[in-house]
Amino acid sequence: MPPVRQGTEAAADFVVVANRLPVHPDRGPSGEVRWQRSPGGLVSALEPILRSRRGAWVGWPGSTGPVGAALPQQGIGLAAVPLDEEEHRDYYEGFSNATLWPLFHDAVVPPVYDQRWWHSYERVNRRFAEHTAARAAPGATVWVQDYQLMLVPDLIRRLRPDVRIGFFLHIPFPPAELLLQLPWRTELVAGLLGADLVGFQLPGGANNFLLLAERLGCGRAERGPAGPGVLGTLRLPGRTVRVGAFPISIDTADFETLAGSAPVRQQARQIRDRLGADRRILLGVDRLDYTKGIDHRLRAYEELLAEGRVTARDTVLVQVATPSRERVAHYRAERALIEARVGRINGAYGEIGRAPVHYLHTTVDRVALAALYRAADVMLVTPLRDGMNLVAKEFVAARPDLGGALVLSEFAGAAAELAEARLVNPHHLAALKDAVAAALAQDPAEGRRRMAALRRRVRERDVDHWARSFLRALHGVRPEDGADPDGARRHPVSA
Ligand code: ADQ
Repeated sequence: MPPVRQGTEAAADFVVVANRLPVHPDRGPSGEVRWQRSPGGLVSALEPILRSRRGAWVGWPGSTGPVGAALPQQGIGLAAVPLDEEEHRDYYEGFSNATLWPLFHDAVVPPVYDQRWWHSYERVNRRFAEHTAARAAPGATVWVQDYQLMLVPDLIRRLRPDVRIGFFLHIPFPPAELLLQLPWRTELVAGLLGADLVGFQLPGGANNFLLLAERLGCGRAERGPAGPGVLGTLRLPGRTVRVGAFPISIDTADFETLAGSAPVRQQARQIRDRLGADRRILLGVDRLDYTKGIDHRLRAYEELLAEGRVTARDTVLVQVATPSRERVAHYRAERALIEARVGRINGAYGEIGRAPVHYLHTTVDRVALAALYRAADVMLVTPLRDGMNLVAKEFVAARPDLGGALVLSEFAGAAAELAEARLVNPHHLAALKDAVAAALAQDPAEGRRRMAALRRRVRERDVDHWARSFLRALHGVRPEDGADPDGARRHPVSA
């Protein structure tokens, strides 16, 4: 399928390539397609550069088949990459979400290796690369995002050797011992090595990648800083690929403003009143994903109730779980597991008007999300493995009152920055129970001290900082050079 240009046709100096476009189709009253903006830190961080740099975003619009309605143009060129039903099943639900996702998250469920899915992944990655090559101006900067598009950097380089290519992985990069399971491991690494800079959330991921690439004979690794965030390089015949760590974050100022707004404060009060002013609120907010440790935290709460360390009279756990990847078998199984446990807990420990668990299988809007964060006494972020986890950072940004305690898994990337949280191994049930109990019993002065330290970190390192650091490293700018030659100087990501 040749690239079909949609929207602004102009060649772009800065191209973001991601599985999804930053808009999604919605149906109007008479069935017409209306494009809605998709919220998210990535969009808000990149939008200023996209606007000021003749930017374009290449991605899938979110529904299969031909792109029905013209895409909106808001100063950013949107280029839609179409997927048919079969590709959505094999490339997206299959290879991306039933092969790569579990494999890259410590194989917490067994990854499926299917040749047909792999071929679909290759084909769709090629299509993304063709659309990008058609859109990029001579010498453009191209920034490819995430695990769905790991072959794209090399495919673009073959089509357009003149462009500068960055790649950022939002999920963890596992140790070689795990990744070597993948039948197409060499192809995947070769795909990434088409980039000039390969970025990971944490130094651990960058090191795992350096080791694996060397072990597969793809290049010679040299460790040691080579610019901010850059931890090493891979020497290939004729070129060098830089490898680094760039922890992603949120639009902190924006989230703080939202959390301090009158509607959020009012909704937070309503939530507390409705749940019972005398009860402490425990909160979980996640995509419903088996990596997020939702069942582990429910189990900890169940045991605390069973042991009488907490009761439904003095506590309530609110779990908001966004429906996610519901056609993938392991996701359906996880949902059934969680819902059965919620039912058991409420059946065993509830009273009329006092259910210990309030479970919402839905997406909530930003006001409701911020209100939940503000109402919570204890935030439970307990993934078994997570690239970063933005919920932890959003919770911190939402607490200018310095209230609330954060229980955070050691296996979330965010734990590397948020050391003043109550860090815990979610596999260690007794430790998880103790961490929850300690957070509930926290001395308020101690809580404020911890929260103030967490807030400083989330303020200093917001999503602008992340985007700017990555783009500086991509352009090989050292701190002593001041502004970077392409991104931050000509077109600041933020002031
Ligand atoms: P995710 O696995 O989706 O992201 P996370 O970082 O927590 O995980 O981001 C989830 C986002 O969705 C947050 O902004 C959160 O507010 C929102 N969200 C979750 N549940 C919601 C609900 N019920 N209603 C409304 N909003 C909800 C992947 C990686 C992460 C990495 C990010 C960014 O898995 O590790 O942090 O990308 O790189």
